[in-house]
Amino acid sequence: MSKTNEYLQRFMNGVIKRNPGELEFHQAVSEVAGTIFPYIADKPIYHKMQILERMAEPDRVVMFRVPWTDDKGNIRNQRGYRVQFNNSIGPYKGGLRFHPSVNLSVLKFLGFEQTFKNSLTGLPMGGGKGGSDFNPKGKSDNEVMRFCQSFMIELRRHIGEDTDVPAGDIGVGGREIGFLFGQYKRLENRFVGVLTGKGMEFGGSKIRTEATGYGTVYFMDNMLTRAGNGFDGKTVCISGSGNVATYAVEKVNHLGGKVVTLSDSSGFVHDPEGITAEKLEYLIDLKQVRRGRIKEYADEYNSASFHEGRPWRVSCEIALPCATQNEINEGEAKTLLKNGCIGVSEGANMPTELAGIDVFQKAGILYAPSKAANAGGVAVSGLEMSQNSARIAWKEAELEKLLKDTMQTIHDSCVEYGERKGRIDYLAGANIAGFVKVADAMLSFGHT
Ligand code: NDP
Ligand code: 2IT
Repeated sequence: MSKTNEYLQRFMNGVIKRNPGELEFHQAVSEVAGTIFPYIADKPIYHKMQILERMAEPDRVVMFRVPWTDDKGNIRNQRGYRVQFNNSIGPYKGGLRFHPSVNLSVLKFLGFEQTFKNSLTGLPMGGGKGGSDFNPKGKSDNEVMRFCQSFMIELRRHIGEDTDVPAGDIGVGGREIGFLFGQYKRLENRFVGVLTGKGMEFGGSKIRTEATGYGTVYFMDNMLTRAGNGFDGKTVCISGSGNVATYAVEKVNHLGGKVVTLSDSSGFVHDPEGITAEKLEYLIDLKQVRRGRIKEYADEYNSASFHEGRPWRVSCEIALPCATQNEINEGEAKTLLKNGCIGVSEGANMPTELAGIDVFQKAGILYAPSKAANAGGVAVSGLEMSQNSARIAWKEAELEKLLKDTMQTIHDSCVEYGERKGRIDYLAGANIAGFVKVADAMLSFGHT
């Protein structure tokens, strides 16, 4: 075994031992470490100062009880979390996820990833993530409000506009951010940019809602353009039908591609004629207003059919996973390749299992890892923070340009750090470019 592999193995053994059973967290750290150890092989200072070891340990984890009362008067109990992962380059920043699958492993993987992603944006933001195992599905608006208010009663002690600035993620959209912000403001008697993804009436930023989906498509477009190709006429499979998936469809349509699938946790719809702007309006009403199931899309449009499972068996040239973690396994990655897929840009966080990534990397297709591809959302969150601090609001066109430029800059950083014998390894590029800034800040701080 080479020295580098030996160090890597020893490092991962330590991570697994210190974080027993946290499989998603092990997976996220292992994906990063596999590219960082070769990079630091000839840079002993990072070893001596134990930088990656320290980066794989959250600054702190807060866990708390969230009691709330449902519409029938029953007292319910949920667990709330905030993982403050790393604030070396700015205040902790990252979303809140409300989903029954939320546990410490999931939030630690997300907080760890967020640290690298936020560094890639070039903005001064550290990494954090939080949330709860609360399931907003099927709950009334009043139940969601009572839950959010109870959650904020504890969370407010740990956050602040210069300390930690949460935002949305799965199960946390505009409605939840409104309830959370209203409660923070009331408890603290301060109107500050303590959350992002806010409504436009109370300090939200233009383009924030669209930013993650748009950014994921821009990243794919940047890779295609560099390879002498483009979106025009391409068939695209997208998973999910929430915030990220919706605006990914919109941007693919703008660029001349055709989206043929969308999904939710019950299955996927296949529409070979493409999800046009008009159909997307129907989808937005279905998912965001009526909070219905994706199957209804297939009931509405004759061109579409509903299927159980995930959409990756449908032929496409471009795949944009935009639902959740580990939604493309090794077999599905092989099926995508067999059916002609040439590019994957990850809108969701860690949607591809390690074995699936290996399939894409070995085939040499354009593969953009989530920490680069979906950084547009948090980048515009960073711009929302700036606007709130300065008490100003930028125009939509300015923000759209800033988002587009940021995605190009992230792409170019990945190229700079990921060039390997003429081929671009976007995975290594994203990890190393994200690592360097945080690591060098930590070196400056000494033993902290
Ligand atoms: P939403 O809650 O708006 O939508 C989530 C979508 O994914 C829904 O269609 C949901 O289906 C589906 N989904 C969620 N969990 C599962 C599951 N376990 N199995 C199958 N489908 C599932 O979330 P977002 O669109 O905001 O987030 C999607 C992904 O993008 C997440 O990985 C998130 O971390 C990531 N992301 C989000 C950003 C943002 O700005 N919002 C920024 C960067 C990354 P159903 O309705 O049935 O639950
Ligand atoms: O995963 C992510 O980058 C997000 N959910 C957005 C975080 C943010 O602070 O906007």
